[in-house]
Amino acid sequence: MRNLAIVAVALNALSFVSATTLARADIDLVLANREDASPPSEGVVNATQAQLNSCPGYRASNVQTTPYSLTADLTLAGTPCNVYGPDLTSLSLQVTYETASRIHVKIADSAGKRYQVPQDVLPRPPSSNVDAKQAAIRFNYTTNPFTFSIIRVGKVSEVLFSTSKTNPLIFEEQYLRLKTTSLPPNANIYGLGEHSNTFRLPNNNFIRTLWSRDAYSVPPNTNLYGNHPIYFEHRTTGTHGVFLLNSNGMDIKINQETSSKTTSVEYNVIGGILDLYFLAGPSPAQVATQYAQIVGTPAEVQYWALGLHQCRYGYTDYVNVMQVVANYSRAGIPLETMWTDIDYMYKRRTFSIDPQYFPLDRMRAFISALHAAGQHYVMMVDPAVAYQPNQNYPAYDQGVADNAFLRVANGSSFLGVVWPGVVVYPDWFHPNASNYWTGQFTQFFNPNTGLDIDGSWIDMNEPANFCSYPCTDPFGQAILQGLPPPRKTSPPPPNAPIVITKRAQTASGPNLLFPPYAIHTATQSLSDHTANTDIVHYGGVTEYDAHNLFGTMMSVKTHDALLARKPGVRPMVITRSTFAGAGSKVGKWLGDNVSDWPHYVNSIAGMLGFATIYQIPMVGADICGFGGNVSQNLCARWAMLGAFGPFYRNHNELGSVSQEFYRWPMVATAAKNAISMRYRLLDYIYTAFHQAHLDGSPVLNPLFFKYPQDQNTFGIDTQFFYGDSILVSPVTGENAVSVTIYLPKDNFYDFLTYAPIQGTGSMVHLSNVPFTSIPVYIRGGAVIPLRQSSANTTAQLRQLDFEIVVAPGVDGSASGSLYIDDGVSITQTQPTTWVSFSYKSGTLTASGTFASTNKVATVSFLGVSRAPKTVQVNGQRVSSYSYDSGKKVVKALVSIPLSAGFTVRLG
Ligand SMILES: *[C@@H]1O[C@H](CO)[C@@H](O)[C@H](O)[C@H]1NC(C)=O
Ligand SMILES: *[C@@H]1O[C@H](CO)[C@@H](O)[C@H](O)[C@H]1NC(C)=O
Ligand SMILES: *[C@@H]1O[C@H](CO)[C@@H](O)[C@H](O)[C@H]1NC(C)=O
Ligand SMILES: *[C@@H]1O[C@H](CO)[C@@H](O)[C@H](O)[C@H]1NC(C)=O
Ligand SMILES: *[C@@H]1O[C@H](CO)[C@@H](O)[C@H](O)[C@H]1NC(C)=O
Ligand SMILES: *[C@@H]1O[C@H](CO)[C@@H](O)[C@H](O)[C@H]1NC(C)=O
Ligand SMILES: *[C@@H]1O[C@H](CO)[C@@H](O)[C@H](O)[C@H]1NC(C)=O
Ligand SMILES: CC(=O)N[C@H]1CO[C@@H](CO)[C@@H](O)[C@@H]1O
Repeated sequence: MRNLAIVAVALNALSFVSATTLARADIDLVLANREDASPPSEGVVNATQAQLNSCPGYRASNVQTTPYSLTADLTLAGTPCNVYGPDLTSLSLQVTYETASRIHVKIADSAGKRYQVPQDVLPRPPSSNVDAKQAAIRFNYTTNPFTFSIIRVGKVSEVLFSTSKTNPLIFEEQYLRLKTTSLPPNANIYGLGEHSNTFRLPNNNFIRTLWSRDAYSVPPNTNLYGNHPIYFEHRTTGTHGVFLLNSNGMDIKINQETSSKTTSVEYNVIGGILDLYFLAGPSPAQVATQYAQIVGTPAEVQYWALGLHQCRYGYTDYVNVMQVVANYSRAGIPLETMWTDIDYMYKRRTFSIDPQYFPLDRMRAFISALHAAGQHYVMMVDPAVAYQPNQNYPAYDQGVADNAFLRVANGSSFLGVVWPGVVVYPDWFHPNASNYWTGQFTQFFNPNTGLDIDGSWIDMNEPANFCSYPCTDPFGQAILQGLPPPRKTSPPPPNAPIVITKRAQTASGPNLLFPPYAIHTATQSLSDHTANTDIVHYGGVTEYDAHNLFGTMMSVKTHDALLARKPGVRPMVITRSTFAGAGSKVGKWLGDNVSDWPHYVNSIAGMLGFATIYQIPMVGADICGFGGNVSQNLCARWAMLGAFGPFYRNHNELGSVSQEFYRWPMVATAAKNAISMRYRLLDYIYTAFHQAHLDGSPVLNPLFFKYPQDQNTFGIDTQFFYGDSILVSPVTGENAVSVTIYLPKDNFYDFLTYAPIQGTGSMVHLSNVPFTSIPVYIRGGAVIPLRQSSANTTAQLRQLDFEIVVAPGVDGSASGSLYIDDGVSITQTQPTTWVSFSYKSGTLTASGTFASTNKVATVSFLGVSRAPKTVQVNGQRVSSYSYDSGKKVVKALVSIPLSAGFTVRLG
């Protein structure tokens, strides 16, 4: 969420200046505000490529090899260039063939003292120590100067990554540079998020900056909330991945090299080490699973979490919230989960409830009623805790008692400004942080005495700060921004910490505030609008190094706190800021987008990044847009597109027009149509989540994942596969009722009519697509389990029987799977159902494990060119079937318990 007040503040500040009767205090505030606005840039150096390229590089010596590893010492190979600070003179190189498809290349200071991403934030995968001869990719190198390349071996060997003498390795105190110049011209590069650019990244003159930032309206070409230094590069010869495990701020520059006619990727990193993983693929989905082996596979989601969610900032009170739930029911739109933003808090303080507007006893009754109706409730939790000394505010008092807040050098709390005014921030590195956070959750969200939530929504965890660096007067800023000021009637004790953060830095030692290399953050400096980067966390890690981890560390603590509340139940947490690996614990929404057509279209690229590259598949954009006023047409389109995003939540900003789906009859119809498809497919996508949890298989697939040889697909990010086989091609044009889509050369079938549609590898114009429909096709080669119909809650849905849809591919065969478990438990205590379907030569076979009380009620065979003479279930003829020669569909009405394997045969 963004702070609307900031806009007003700027205007106020101007009018203060022109007023003739300025009070002294006002002048001070205006000046303070002005000072905050001037871009501090001392110490920043601006080196040219020529200067960088004249650096000496390193020489490798003492090379030691085993069949699966190589180590060497790297020594500075000439006069230090000291472009952005002192060059390190000796480094260590460690290369390990960890699996047949993964090489780990680690270049670090030889003393091993530099910061590395802590093991408990991202545990490193074990190495299987595979013989290099068995690996699909190889590490090759020269010693003087040290350069290296990663080569795909096989029939045709090709260079995937290659450093060179002309672009030497630079390893300085606060600047690391590594550049590969060997990518093909106009390389197809994906990843390096979080960004709101196209899914396939621009590849000339392009800079991706990684530095967590509260980024209202999520502008393209800027650093956003989270950080995922992984890219996939795709060629028709194969896909590979490169992951730089580093949490420091960085610019990754992508360019076309005119001299060599290649694409280059250049890392410019302001700290840490070069910890690289190369992933061989060769299929795009294999790169995804190989990346999951490093960062962890995604957490399993609760079944209900795939239902429809409703939220907004600005629900005034609990009666208002209840009316929204009631209006959804009245409109017949299946609402699964209601959410509440910071509105419920007392003066916007985290872990507090407003006794007048959201009284506890009423809220408890409301939540119980929701639960009784099979619905769910999620509430916002912000990391920043209101600075409220001596006010009997438990979240503050306990954090102080536990020493669990971030502190500046002299030991006083770091003060920022967020929703409640002046705030402090938890230090997730502190040994008491887990207990503190879990304690707050178990007390405030106690199912018996507090708010019995079903999930947690965590926001502002970059961490956000509304006060510009150096934030010399947080109290003044809180007042200026109209945020609840600290209670004036009881002033803090004489020794209360008032923090005036220092702006100057001593000449020696690293400059943690203004490093010589200035990454291209869209904020004025590293510390601007967040916690100061010179803060030292418990244990000595600086915010400079760990800034990009704050959101992920909060995510894990929140996950653990929910687990402590309800042991054994999969925690449902949706976060804004993420780092590599966050998906193994939490889901993510795409942040503060805007209700306009470009954001609607771009939400596909946003989801694809998280669901297919970063291994955080529980992802979705704010449906109908967060900021600004949505139009009926846009909300209708978005209600339908959003139904094919993994996380499906309508969310809106304070002050914007109401946009619940029931507000317009057309949007209600659009939503109902799409929810009906989504709910019938719920077990299909739940199965995809289970598969993702097992091995990292992508839950959404860009077209090129399925057609890696078809160049036309490489840049497509307005169409995608939901799961493996449901092609979604929304109308993308503003207020349009037609769309031109690409259909690869393959069999497709319309999702609603089942009629075959032949893809020919060309564009297809779909005219007359009303605002209540979205083109959805089944890809040939799939067996899709559908629930027989939609339902009002996912609990009801789980009672319904199945329809199995067989959609043969070009070769006449098809396959699919179905996973059913209790939908909530981490460890299943009852037997689960895990069925493989395969179809060939007229016979559908279901095998696997069966423990469901649901039945298969219908089997539909698509693309059947003649009426079958017989239909047999387990060898027994059945008579209740029909054939539609126009649509080429055989529909058999059956009653097959999902308690054993079965066959269905067309004769
Ligand atoms: C650095 O150089 C670029 C390109 O010459 C220029 O646009 C930029 O303003 C310079 N920045 C500083 C801080 O000198
Ligand atoms: C490996 O590097 C050496 C130079 O050190 C070079 O001669 C050789 O061709 C390289 N191998 C491959 C497969 O590129
Ligand atoms: C609920 O619907 C009623 C009847 O249409 C309407 O008057 C009311 O404003 C709606 N309230 C909310 C919160 O949607
Ligand atoms: C942890 O919190 C306890 C009080 O709850 C405190 O006594 C102890 O000093 C804290 N630990 C550290 C390392 O600050
Ligand atoms: C700690 O340092 C801050 C400036 O960073 C200052 O405002 C504050 O007064 C200091 N607190 C104490 C207790 O010295
Ligand atoms: C949205 O609509 C409301 C109510 O009509 C209006 O007050 C507000 O200014 C509009 N916002 C924008 C960004 O147009
Ligand atoms: C949802 O409930 C309404 C009654 O409130 C009912 O008319 C409707 O058929 C139900 N929808 C589904 C999909 O079951
Ligand atoms: C711009 C923006 O869109 N913000 C979020 C909202 O949804 C999509 C795109 O709109 C995401 O990619 C983005 O990060």
